[in-house]
Amino acid sequence: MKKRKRLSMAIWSLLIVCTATFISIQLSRPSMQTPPTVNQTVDGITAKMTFPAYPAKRLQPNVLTIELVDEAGSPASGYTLSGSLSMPDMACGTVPFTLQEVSPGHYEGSAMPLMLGVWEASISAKGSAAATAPPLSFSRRLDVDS
Ligand SMILES: [Cu+2]
Repeated sequence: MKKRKRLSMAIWSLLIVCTATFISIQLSRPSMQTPPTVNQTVDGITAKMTFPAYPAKRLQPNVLTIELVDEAGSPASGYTLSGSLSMPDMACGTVPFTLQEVSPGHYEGSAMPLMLGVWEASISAKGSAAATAPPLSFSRRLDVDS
């Protein structure tokens, strides 16, 4: 009787230890913070920013596509886009990259993060019509996992 009780106690404590270990492993894993596609609207222009292969990889070119649409939902073409990657709260520098318009309102480039973690992509979009207007500033976070 006593022996059986001790055995079940041992099984229970083993179960608890296993569960606690499992939970701590889950918590210590770098969690996915940002989805592959992020939409952002600045001054009526919406940027749909997508990393087709996601999470991003460090020290490799990662394709970033940006679809720009205006308030009417039409492609916003003729913008000159430039981008840069940086790590929030870290001093590992910025990595500039270029984007080209591959079809009306559809821009594409590739960015190379230097290390694992959460990066921020900043995109500057300068319209062709308003030469004196300041460029639109978009940004999104991205996860780099390997
Ligand atoms: Cu860093």
